[in-house]
Amino acid sequence: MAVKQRIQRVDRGDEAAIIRAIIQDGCCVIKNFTDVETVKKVNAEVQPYLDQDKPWKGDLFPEETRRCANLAGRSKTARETWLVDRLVRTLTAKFIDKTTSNFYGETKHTYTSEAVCSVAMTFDIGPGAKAQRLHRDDKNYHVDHEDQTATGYKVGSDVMMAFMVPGVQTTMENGATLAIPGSHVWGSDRAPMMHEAGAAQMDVTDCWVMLGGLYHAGGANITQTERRKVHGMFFTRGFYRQEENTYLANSADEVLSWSAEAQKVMGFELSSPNIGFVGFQPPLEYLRGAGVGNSFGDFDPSQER
Ligand SMILES: O=C(O)CCC(=O)C(=O)O
Ligand SMILES: [Fe+2]
Repeated sequence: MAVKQRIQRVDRGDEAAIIRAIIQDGCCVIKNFTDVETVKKVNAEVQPYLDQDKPWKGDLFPEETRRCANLAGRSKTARETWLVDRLVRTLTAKFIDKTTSNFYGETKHTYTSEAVCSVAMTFDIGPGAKAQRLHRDDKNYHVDHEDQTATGYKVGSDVMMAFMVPGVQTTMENGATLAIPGSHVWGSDRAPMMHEAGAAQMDVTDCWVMLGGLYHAGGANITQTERRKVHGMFFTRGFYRQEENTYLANSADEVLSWSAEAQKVMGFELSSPNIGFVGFQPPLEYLRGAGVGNSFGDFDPSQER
């Protein structure tokens, strides 16, 4: 399949066309997703956290980028407006929910696990930032991608889906998200090339939607003064978590009194890469109240060199 750099733009009223674009390209820009007032409110709610954030040391983000993690907890407007948006739910139900049937004795039972928000975060890319490396967000969930270029995309083969709402107009210059439309059907052994990517430039009130298997990256910010703010909400399957929720059943002091092996097997370390962080720290460091100095760092060693 030829790489298409053109990113489709579809009005939020045309759900069938949005679904078609996601099946074809793995992504699209949704026009008229939200309104200016809501975007302004979310921008204001996250700004104190962006101001407090520290530069990143490592390869995950350029050091000029600031983030607001825990967007759902910190922005009431993002949580109660976008996270629960009816169109978002329609799309996560279509692409991420999972339904299977099993026998209990001789009776067939059918269950649907509904998508949950895996991470929600604002990305504020500052002047001088380099582009991120092209990546698939679902690397964190260890997806083995089969090559679907010949067969076409099979709905249900992704375990993640992202929605990114710009806080400002995003441009080629200020770091609009880069993406390779159609790369959601590539097999795991195909490397993405920057020249294959296009920029998902957006107006305020748009929303970028992409599957977890789509190659993309935060763009470079070559402006002198503009900050590129985008509010991201990333969904995954509802069962990608432990069956018993011991995070709520045990206090921090109890967990800190356990052996290192027990803490690890109970999920208080990260699953590589990146799964389970809190405040950009592994859970145990967070529980211990360990200081992070002036910067945050990669969770996993870089394999670039
Ligand atoms: O900032 C962006 O446009 C994308 C960020 C991203 O892809 C990531 O951090 O995984
Ligand atoms: Fe990403």
